[in-house]
Amino acid sequence: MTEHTEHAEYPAVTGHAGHTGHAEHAGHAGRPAVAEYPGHPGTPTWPAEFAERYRAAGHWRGETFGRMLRERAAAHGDRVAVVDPAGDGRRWTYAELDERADRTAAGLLALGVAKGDRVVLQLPNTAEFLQVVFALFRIGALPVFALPAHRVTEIAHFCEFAEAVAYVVPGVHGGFDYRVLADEVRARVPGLRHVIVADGDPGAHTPLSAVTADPAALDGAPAPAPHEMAFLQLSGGTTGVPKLIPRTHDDYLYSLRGSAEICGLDGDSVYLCVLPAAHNFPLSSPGTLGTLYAGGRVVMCPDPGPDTAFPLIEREGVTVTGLVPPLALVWTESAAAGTGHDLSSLKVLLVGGAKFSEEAARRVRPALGCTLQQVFGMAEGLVNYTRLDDPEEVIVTTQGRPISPDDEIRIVDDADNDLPVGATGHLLTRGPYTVRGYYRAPGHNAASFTADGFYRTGDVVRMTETGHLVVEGRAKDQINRGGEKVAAEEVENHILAHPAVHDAAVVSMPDPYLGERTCAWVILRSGAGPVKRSEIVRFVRGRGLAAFKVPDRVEFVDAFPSTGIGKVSKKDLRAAIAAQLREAPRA
Ligand code: OOB
Repeated sequence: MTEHTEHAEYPAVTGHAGHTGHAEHAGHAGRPAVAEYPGHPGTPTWPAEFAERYRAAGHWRGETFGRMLRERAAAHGDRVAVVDPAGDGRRWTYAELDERADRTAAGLLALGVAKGDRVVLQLPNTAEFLQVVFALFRIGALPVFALPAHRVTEIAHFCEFAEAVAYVVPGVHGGFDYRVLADEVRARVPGLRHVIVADGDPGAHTPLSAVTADPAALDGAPAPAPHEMAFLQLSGGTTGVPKLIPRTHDDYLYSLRGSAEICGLDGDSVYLCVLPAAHNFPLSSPGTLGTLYAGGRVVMCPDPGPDTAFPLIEREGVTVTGLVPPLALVWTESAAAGTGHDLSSLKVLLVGGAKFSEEAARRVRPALGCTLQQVFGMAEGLVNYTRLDDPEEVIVTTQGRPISPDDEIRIVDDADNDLPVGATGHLLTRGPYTVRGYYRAPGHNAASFTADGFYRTGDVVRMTETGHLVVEGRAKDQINRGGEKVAAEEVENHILAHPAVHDAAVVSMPDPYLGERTCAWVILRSGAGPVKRSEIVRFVRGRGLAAFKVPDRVEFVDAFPSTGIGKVSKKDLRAAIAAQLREAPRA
């Protein structure tokens, strides 16, 4: 990737952030001025000429999520919108979901939550997830989409960094008491005004059932505009703490519309939400929101295993769902072994979040009797799908092609020179639903985006003659643990906090089930007494992190291998652990 070559078929489209009419900010290190969200210095949005282009092309249609649900409720209010098998088998129609969103929105206003306020949301796959999300959308308050796995360190950071006014939790879920977590968060973040508990005994906090008021209160309240931020997603992350991604109504609704179309959704579609609902994949690819956009039905799956999911597919007539590769493996094995459940309603299985191996991909159709649709997406924007009518070879060997004709794809070498079609290089992208920068992060934005607004995905890809992308690897310092992203630097910082640790380097190691797991290489301080591997694991766990970030393996060394210019060679560390695993897989 170091050779300089001619421009590829998809050359960089020149276009500079000139006069935009938006707030402008003198760029970092001589960069052109960038358009920013008013009131959010350090948070870039699309320059006006791009916004105009996307509107003229019909991508951005001036819709908002609040109005979208209202329109669907008006068109087919008595159709079931969401089924919650865990929540007493609740089935809410579009009219009910709309009314609940309204009442909760009014209740939030009464609590003092207003347009533009940030609210950290940590709800599992329940009907309330959609109720609260649409309530926030309706008043223009911004959900910050935390995952159920996050713990006090991450949640306190989101609350603090986003200056959240409220935090919404489930009560007790999956054997974990989120009310206790909320107490810890409150102790760390005094600015947090409200903790709202969605279900069960709220303890000292506010029950969601009490966050309700006459929807008439909404009439005078300021409504969000389509080009304004709708919510903040989390980045998979490569840095010390996860970054926040601002998505607008306009851009996200376009990605939903495109996704729903490409995945063949309509009013008869039944989407099973298996992955954590807050993640971008089950939220929008085509996900719960894409399904509601298309007028279909969402079934919230409380547990991803076949024992829970297969009976639900049969009972609810599920037509489409999305899985990460490790789960897709489990489902195919289980179905191939004979389940006793009728899965014939299932037409499309989306698999993404991490690379799905060709061998595993080939087993999907024979085992589950449905079409595989590979999806290669990112919370920052760009989503690629194999198409339902692509030849089987394309479906099993590629990760799809972009949603939009206006998604600009560049594949470049290490010096940002475009490579010819077929060559493997760094994927850069820009387009109508790919953000121009992270939330309040000018330093990170300078590193993660080019001066003309392309996002550096950190993925290493090649493009086939048909325009499909194949993910070949990754240049970012991240471990993809079966779709769950672990930023090496974040975990390294936690290990470094241990008094006996001198240095730490976290790398991926191959794993037959998850694809990758994490290995922490550690150098102890000279003079530090003996430290066990388990002590490092216990220490990181005690730091209050999502369990998937705790190292799967710890190796002690006296020194790290270094690159030619004296940096730690993670490539050598990856090779060393892979070799160890080959020699003694069970060590
Ligand atoms: C999805 O979103 P994120 O933000 O959790 O992670 C994005 C990263 C990509 O940059 C890539 O490194 C990896 O996850 N990835 C894949 C992949 N899909 C995502 N790598 C290889 N093959 C794939 N099919 O993971 C996400 C967002 C929307 C839809 C689907 C996945």
